[in-house]
Amino acid sequence: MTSTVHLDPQTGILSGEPVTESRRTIGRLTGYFRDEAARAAFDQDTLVYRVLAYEPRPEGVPGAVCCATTFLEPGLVGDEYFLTRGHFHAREDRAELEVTVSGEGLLVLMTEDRQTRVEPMRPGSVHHVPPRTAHRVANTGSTPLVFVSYWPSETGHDYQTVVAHGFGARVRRVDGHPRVVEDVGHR
Ligand code: PAN
Ligand code: ZN
Repeated sequence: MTSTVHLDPQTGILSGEPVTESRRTIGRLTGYFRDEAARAAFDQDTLVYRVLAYEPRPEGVPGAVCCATTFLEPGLVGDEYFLTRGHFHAREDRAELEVTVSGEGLLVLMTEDRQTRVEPMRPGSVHHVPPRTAHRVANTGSTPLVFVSYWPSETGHDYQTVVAHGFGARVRRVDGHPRVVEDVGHR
């Protein structure tokens, strides 16, 4: 039997009939960046990231492992690097694996008590996202940051907690370099 899904290890492009694509523009990221005025000043159709996903079972239904490639563009909103929304998993005990294909950035991890840390992402780096840990990615480079995520199909995604409370830190450009800056504004 031949698989109908293909993952190009060089580019991260997932292809095949079951693969879906979603796109997230700056206009659909209201509330995620520190500087809302800078976000609003963008062309709202500017692409921040797209995701190609292979989900053998629908979200929330057990019995499969899903994978998805995220292509996160380089850029800044004010002094904050382009980022993914970030989320906790709806089933809090479900973990995830991230594998970086190309580009550079930071994986931001936050526990339920808001302890926030980062792991540097570079081609080939493998990152385990433990249970009960919100995860978000920031692109600190000048090329797209491409990574593949793997998670169990029953996991589900909770975006609301991050919308309401944010992460404990933000990845900002300070004196021309990425810096992880504590964010006490939200809570
Ligand atoms: C990833 C993310 C992907 C996009 O596949 O869903 O990087 O980020 P947001 O979903 O936070 O917008 C993953 O963590 N799956 O569980
Ligand atoms: Zn996840």
